Amino acid sequence: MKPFLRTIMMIALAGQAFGAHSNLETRYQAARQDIDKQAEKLFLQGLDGLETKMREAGLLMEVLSVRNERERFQKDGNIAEGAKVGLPQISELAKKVEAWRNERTIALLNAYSSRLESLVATLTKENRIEDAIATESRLNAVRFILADFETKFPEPEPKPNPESPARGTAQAGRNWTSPSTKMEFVWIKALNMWVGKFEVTNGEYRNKEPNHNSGNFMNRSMNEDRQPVLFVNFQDALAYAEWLTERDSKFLGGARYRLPSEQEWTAFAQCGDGREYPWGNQWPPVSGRAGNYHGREGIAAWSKIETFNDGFPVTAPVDKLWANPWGLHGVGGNVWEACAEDSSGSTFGAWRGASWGHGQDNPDTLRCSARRAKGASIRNYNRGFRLVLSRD
Ligand SMILES: [Ca+2]
Repeated sequence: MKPFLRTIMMIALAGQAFGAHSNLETRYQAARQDIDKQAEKLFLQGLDGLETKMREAGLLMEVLSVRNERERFQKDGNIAEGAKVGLPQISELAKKVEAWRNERTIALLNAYSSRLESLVATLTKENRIEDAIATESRLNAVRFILADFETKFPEPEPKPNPESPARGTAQAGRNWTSPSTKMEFVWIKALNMWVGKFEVTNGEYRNKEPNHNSGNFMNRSMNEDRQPVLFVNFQDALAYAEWLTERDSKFLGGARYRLPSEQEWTAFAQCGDGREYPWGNQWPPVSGRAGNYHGREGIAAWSKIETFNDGFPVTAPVDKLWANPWGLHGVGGNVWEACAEDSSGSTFGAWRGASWGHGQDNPDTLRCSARRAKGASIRNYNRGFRLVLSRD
C-alpha cells in the first residue's frame, strides 16, 4: 500500500479504539491534510514551471510529457508514482516534493507523539488508567508509523541535546515497546534496565528471517506467531538483538537490545526474594501459577508433573503464560532462554529456565539455579531467547 494511504488508514484505525484525545487527533488529521495539500500545490506549480521552460525551448514532446504527468497526477494524486514516468526533470521534481512532504510529516508525527506522551503522564496522574493505557497504545501506533517513515526516508541524525532525550525515546522508569516489532519490555528498577515481557516470538523473529519455521511436535504446531521462536542458537539470538538495535536505534537514546547475562536472568527469575523456583519455593508447582512445563497435558512419552496441568502440550503463546511478580511472563518453562556470560552480552553463558518438555523426573532442572552450559550452537525444539534493553 502507498505509504501515505497506509499512514492515514493506520491513524484512522487506531483512532477508532480511542476517545480520550479526539481533539488532539482532529488537529493532527487537519495538519496532515494540510501538508498533503501544500505538497500537491508545490508539485503542480513545479509542473507549470517545467511546461513553460519546455515551450520556450520549442520542445513539443517534452511539453506533452509534462501535460500527461499533470493529467495523471490530477487523476490519482500520487506524486511518488510520477517519479517513474516522463521527463527526468519530472522525476527530480517529484523527489523534491516528496522529500519536503516527508520532512514535514515526520516533524508532525514527532510533535504528535510528544503530545501523546504528555497526555499519558497527565491521565496517569489523574488516575484515569484505562484512558492512559489506550493513549499509550495509540502512542505506540504513532511510533510504529514514524519508524516506518524513517526507515523508508532516512533523515540525517539530529544533533543530540544532552538536556532532554529525543522525542519518543525509551525512558528509564517507563515500559517500552519496540517501534519496529511491537516487542514489549518492562522497566526493572532493580536491574536499571528493561527486560523483555515475553520470550521472543516466531512473529517477531520473522521480521528479520521471514522464512523461519519453528516446526511442530507430534502434529502440534510450534510455529504460530505468538509462540516462542525455536531452532535458534546463541549466535542467531545475538544477530537478532543487533538487528533490532539497528532498526530501533533512533528511539533507544544510546541503549541497545542484548541477551541477559546469567546473573541478570537469575535476578529476574527470583524477583528479589531468592525463590528456589521461578514460581516460588513449593514443589510441585500449582496449575495456573507457574510457567509451561510437561504437566498432565503433556503428549511426549517422557515423565510429567502429574499434579500439574498448564494446558499447553507444546510451546504456549507467550502472552498466555503466568507472569511473575516483576510482570515478566514465562521466565521459567516454555523455552530454555539463551543467556550471556556477562552484560557485554557477546559470549555464551548458558541456557536457563527449562522448557515445556520438562517434568517430574528431576525437579532440579526447574530450579532458578538450573543451567545448561553446553550447546551454544544447538538449534532445537526447546531453546529460544528473551531480550533485554540496556544502556550497558
Ligand atoms: Ca505444558
